[in-house]
Amino acid sequence: MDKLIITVAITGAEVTKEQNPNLPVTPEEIAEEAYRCYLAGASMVHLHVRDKDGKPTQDKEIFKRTMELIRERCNIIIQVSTGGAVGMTKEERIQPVYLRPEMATLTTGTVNFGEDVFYNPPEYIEHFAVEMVKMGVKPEIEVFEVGMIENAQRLVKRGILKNPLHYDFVMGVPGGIPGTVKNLLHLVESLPPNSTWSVAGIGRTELPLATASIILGGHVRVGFEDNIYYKKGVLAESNAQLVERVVRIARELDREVATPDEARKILGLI
Ligand code: KMH
Ligand code: ZN
Repeated sequence: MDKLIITVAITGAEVTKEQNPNLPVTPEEIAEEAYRCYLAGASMVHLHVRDKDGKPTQDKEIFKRTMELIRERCNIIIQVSTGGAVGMTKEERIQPVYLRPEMATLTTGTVNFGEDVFYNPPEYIEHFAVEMVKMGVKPEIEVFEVGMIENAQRLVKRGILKNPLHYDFVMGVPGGIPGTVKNLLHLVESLPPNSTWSVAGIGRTELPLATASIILGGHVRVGFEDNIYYKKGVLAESNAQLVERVVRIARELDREVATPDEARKILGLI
């Protein structure tokens, strides 16, 4: 098995400081948290940013500042979000890709998202994929439903993307695929050969799905974007605390944890 890539999704677009006061929102807070997660064993950060009022934004300048602050501190892989927040236009969402981060997310289908709709029609998907290729940015295919794997493969058949792709299964979103191990197995079995994959379990599904992924040879995403609790009724103190727990479980299961450069090799970034 490859070494384990731990991605940390430290801020997201939906969580507020009211829900967890430890949520990092300013560029400085986000960079410090990314650094603490790197020290704890994360090799990739999934990045969202907020404006001065703490609202989600895809503002290129705020992304730029945050990325600079992270890079001053460590060599963690930076993966920007093109999902942003529900309701954002495709022009807003694509902005951070033009900063040429190493990776960016690419959700290959529309999905209900709680009471909202996370809108990803074919036109958006193609536009994001084409721009990522132009900028030399590797996509991480965000899969909220099994059909999204096939949608990504359609981009490969049309010559826009190349296999092997890296996938992230976002499981347990109300409106998307439920976060069960049975569903995880189905997703993994639906992948083309040589794909790499990770799991982001939402809420209480984070820990069991992370553990299953470590056993199955996948990779893991944790963080406040997906889950603000350490355990039932107990808020997490930091994103690093969630990373540290994954590292402990991986060690117990005899799976080594990848450094950022080892993760780059596994993902074909270098
Ligand atoms: N905030 C969600 C609507 C991504 O980062 O690419 C979308 C999201 C996915 O977070
Ligand atoms: Zn995200």
